[in-house]
Amino acid sequence: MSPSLTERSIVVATALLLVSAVARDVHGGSDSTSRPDYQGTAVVVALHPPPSSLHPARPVVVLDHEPIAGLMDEKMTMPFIAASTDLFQGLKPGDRVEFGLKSTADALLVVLLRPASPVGRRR
Ligand SMILES: [Cu+2]
Repeated sequence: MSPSLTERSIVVATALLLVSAVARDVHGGSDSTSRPDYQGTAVVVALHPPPSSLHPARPVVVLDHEPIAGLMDEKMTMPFIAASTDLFQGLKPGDRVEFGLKSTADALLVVLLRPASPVGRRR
C-alpha cells in the first residue's frame, strides 16, 4: 500500500464524483433520459461499445442521420455518445432507426435508439 497509489485513487474517485454531480444537475431529474431534446431517423453505420478508438469509456454509435429538427439542417454521418450499450441491443450496421438526443454538459447524448418500423408504411 504505497501512499502515492492511494492519493491517485482519491483523485480519480473525486473526479468521477464531480462528473456525476454535473451530469445530475444537467439532467435535473430521474426521468431525464425518457424525454429527448431532439429526435430523428437514421441508418446505423457502426456500433462501438467501450473501449473503442472513438471513446475510451463510453459507447459510441455512428449514425447516418436525416435532418434533426431544431438541431441540424443537413443529413450527415457522425458519431454520437450513447447513454448505454443497452441501446445497441438487437441493432446492427445498416439498420434504420429512430433516435432521441439529450443535450448534456459533456455530450449530445443518444438516450433512445430503436428500429424504425417499416411495418405500417404503405406503398
Ligand atoms: Cu449531425
